[in-house]
Amino acid sequence: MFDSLVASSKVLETIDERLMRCGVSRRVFLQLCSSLMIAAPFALAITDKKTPEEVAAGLGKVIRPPVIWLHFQDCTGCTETLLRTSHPDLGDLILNIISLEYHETLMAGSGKQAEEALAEAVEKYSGKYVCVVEGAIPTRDKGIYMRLAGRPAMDVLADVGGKAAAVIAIGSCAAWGGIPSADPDPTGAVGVADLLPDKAIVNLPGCPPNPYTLLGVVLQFAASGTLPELDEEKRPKFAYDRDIHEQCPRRAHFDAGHFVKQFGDEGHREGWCLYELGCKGPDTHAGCSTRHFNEIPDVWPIGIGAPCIGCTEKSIAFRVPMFKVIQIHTLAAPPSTYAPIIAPQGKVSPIATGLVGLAAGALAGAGYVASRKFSTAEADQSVPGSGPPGDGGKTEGGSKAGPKASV
Ligand code: FSX
Ligand code: SF4
Ligand code: F3S
Repeated sequence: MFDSLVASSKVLETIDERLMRCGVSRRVFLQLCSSLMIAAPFALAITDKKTPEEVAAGLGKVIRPPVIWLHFQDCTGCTETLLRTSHPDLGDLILNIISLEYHETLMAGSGKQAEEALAEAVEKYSGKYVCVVEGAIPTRDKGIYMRLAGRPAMDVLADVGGKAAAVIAIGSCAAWGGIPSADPDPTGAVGVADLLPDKAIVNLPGCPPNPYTLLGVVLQFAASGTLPELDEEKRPKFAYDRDIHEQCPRRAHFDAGHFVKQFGDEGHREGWCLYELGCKGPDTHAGCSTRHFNEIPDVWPIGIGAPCIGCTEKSIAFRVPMFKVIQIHTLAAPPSTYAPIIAPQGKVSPIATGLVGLAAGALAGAGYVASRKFSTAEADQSVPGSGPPGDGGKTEGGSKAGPKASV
């Protein structure tokens, strides 16, 4: 798709050369390669290897990709998530692997110096750099609500993004407007794709997103000049191919009908399912349930007891109220994972009768549990979506019905 940086650059260092020069240990680099393999186990050319050693050997030969990082309307959380790894040397390592040419939060220079650094980087690597955009872009009133060195943010994006080989919109704000675009959207905030419709763009929504997803995309681009396979929202499939609910550690409680009714209640303290507190996990595509933040187990919203707000989904986050209960539309809802309520009927051979007899008890038990869970009985407070006491029909669509069970 694009010229590989490996082939086109004569001036930049390889990752191996840089790490050696900076005294970064092999062990730390292998640790990062292992983390990348976990974050992107498939659909990413650079991690499609058997061992971390093989991944490291391939990546070591890659020229450090020049990255120009722009900040628009944001909280800087996307940058913070990249830097706040739990192992300080990993944060350093990431900055050694990419060649960060311009980044307003991290660079020492400011004012005229910073502007000159940006212009120089754009000119030097024109057509070859990766432009990472963090934050939404205000468009109302000709974009006057944000200016950088006197230029509206829209113009800066057109210029710097326009000359990039590829643009990565990091965070929900850059992907589709995020928080700044929430009603009443005073600045007319939009995402990058709205302003650069003809550009190769990868969206990494999340508020904030997982830093390894960014690293994986940038490194694949640097290594092979290609971008990973994207979904219809321009999100890399390797990181956004499944919904939170599919692999949520609280899923067993959802299946068993154990729902937290309010923050701090017994169920909350026991780690039950947060669906009735408005968890959007069943409709949200992201890898948080298996790839936690800052390399600390359980550091992600549901892990710390907060319902998922659907921060990677354009139609949910900052659009649907945080604690509003949603209907479940995916096949990930039981009983697709459970025994059917009504067992299939048919003639049974005498030989099979004994086995069926053994299974019948189990099936009847499962059927009873499932019917309790998916019964629409008003009185059954364990039905998902029946809402906490006093819910008053806040369930989406004004209905108190729970997940749609397709038997
Ligand atoms: Fe937005 Fe990034 Fe949310 Fe914040 O800056 S995606 S508000 S975490 O950090 O842009
Ligand atoms: Fe996890 Fe939310 Fe699904 Fe409950 S509803 S299992 S908390 S994703
Ligand atoms: Fe966002 Fe939900 Fe993950 S709120 S960080 S997608 S758990």
